[in-house]
Amino acid sequence: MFATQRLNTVFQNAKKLKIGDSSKIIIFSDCHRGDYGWSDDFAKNRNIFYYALSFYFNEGYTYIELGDGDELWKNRFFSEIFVAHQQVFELMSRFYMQDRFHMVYGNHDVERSIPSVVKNTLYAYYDENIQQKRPLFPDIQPVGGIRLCYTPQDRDIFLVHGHQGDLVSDILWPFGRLMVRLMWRNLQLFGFSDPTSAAKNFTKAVRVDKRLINWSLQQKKMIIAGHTHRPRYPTTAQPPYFNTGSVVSPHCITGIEIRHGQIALVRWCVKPDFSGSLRIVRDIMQGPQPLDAWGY
Ligand SMILES: [Mn+2]
Repeated sequence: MFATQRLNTVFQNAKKLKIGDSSKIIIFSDCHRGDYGWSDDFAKNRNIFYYALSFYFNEGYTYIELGDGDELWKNRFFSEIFVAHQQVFELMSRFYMQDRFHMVYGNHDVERSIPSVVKNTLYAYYDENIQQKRPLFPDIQPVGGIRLCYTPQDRDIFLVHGHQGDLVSDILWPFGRLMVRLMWRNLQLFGFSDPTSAAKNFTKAVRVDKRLINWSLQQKKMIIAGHTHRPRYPTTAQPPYFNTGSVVSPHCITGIEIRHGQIALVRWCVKPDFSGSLRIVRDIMQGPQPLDAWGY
């Protein structure tokens, strides 16, 4: 099957990261950071995201962004996204400078597979205050996938955005990007949603889930993806396909934590406390369960 072949290729070329029992990883996907305009789906959750990421920074986590971090289909220039969310990028840069940040590209930021684009947009930024260039993610190499090697059990976990094998997202992406820029970006204002998007089309999301489950079954490996914007945490009787969900759903962001050899699905939301003050709180939605609970 085509999707399986595409996923196999990404797996074979994936960046290997060794983790052990003391490792702490947070995985978020589909931030879709935009220009802070009306079509920026990230804007409304920015405070939650910034607060959550600060927590993970202080707690010593490594941050893996699993694709579609920036919305480069709706927005032509990364520089405009950077200016709109500079504080967030500065925090991500602090992770990177400590070798604690890894970027996987998805379909909406697939041009990050092109080294010259990455060099021109991500290595450095222009600081208006001091009228000078400052390093952002110097020499960063965004990748299509990551192979987390959990060394105590010699176990591989495949991290991938999940659009592989999808015709418009994976192969015809210049067309998909054009349609979003010309049409769906503007129609979103009137309540229409893009039918080619797995995030907005339930049938498509189910198809994406199926492909990823198939890969997990065939390769006998754990797989963690994003792309569908639907969080998933399998029971131990199901194949180990996990989905982080997204950072753009209303009021909440979801992500996957791997800590001390255990995996959990978490949610950060704004909730009122007993006095009526709004607070950002972290809930565990599923888990934690040891990584070997699924057999492979
Ligand atoms: Mn996507």
